[in-house]
Amino acid sequence: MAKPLRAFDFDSAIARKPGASVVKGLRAGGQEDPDFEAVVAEHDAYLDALRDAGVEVQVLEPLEAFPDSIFVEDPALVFQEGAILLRPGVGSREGETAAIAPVLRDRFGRVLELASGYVDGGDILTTSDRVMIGLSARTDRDGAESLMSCLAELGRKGEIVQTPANVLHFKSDCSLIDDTTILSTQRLAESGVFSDFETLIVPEGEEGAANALRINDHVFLGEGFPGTSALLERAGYKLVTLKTSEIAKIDAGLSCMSLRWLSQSQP
Ligand code: CIR
Repeated sequence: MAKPLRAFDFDSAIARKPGASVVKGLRAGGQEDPDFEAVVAEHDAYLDALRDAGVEVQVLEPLEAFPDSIFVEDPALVFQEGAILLRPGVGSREGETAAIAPVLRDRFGRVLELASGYVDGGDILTTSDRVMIGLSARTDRDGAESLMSCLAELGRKGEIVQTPANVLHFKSDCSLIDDTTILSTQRLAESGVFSDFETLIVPEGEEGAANALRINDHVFLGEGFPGTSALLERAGYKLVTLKTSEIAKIDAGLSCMSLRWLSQSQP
């Protein structure tokens, strides 16, 4: 009998190698530049973890002109039924959409485009019954409404919500860890957006842990979050802990380094 599809069952992913320019990636605070070799090491370990979890990864060549282009999650959104080209809401990243478009046209039978406005993929949380779109400094209402139309074309239900103030992306503060459970920061959960879900709240001071990533039977978690790690282990999740201290210097976490989807129906 076919097993029911879960929103975190993936067999395919796209990633992009970091170019030397990654050390000049955007950051909202005054963090120092990351070390290039250390970013490469974190990225390589992440790709290995995806492969170990059963995902086939297409790795694209670096794009030196776009320092943040290793964060392939932001210019597009992918599902089994098709891809959507987004428009990142910061000028230096807008060209990343045109760079990834041919790859998606090659991999997906249907590729839709945002009619207007701005949306960063980091603001999108896909759950089993809806796609949550967090308004933020990068994702505006015009973009969110255009995305709702694209989602409707793909037969997906969208919901427009609010990213907390001064948080880069909606998913900086949350992740889906099973079909009914969200790992969230307190500040996002208390806004009530997850009233239809169970929530696990990361301890105060570990807000960076909320950008975890459920891949098939494992939860990828950033290193250095002992409280969150204990919380998830107690709840029975199988953890893969990955170093993210270099990419954190350019405001990134675990979800942003891949586009993930299920291309085959599971047996
Ligand atoms: C940026 O500010 O756009 C990058 N430095 C970080 C993007 C992280 N993306 C994500 O979490 N989806």
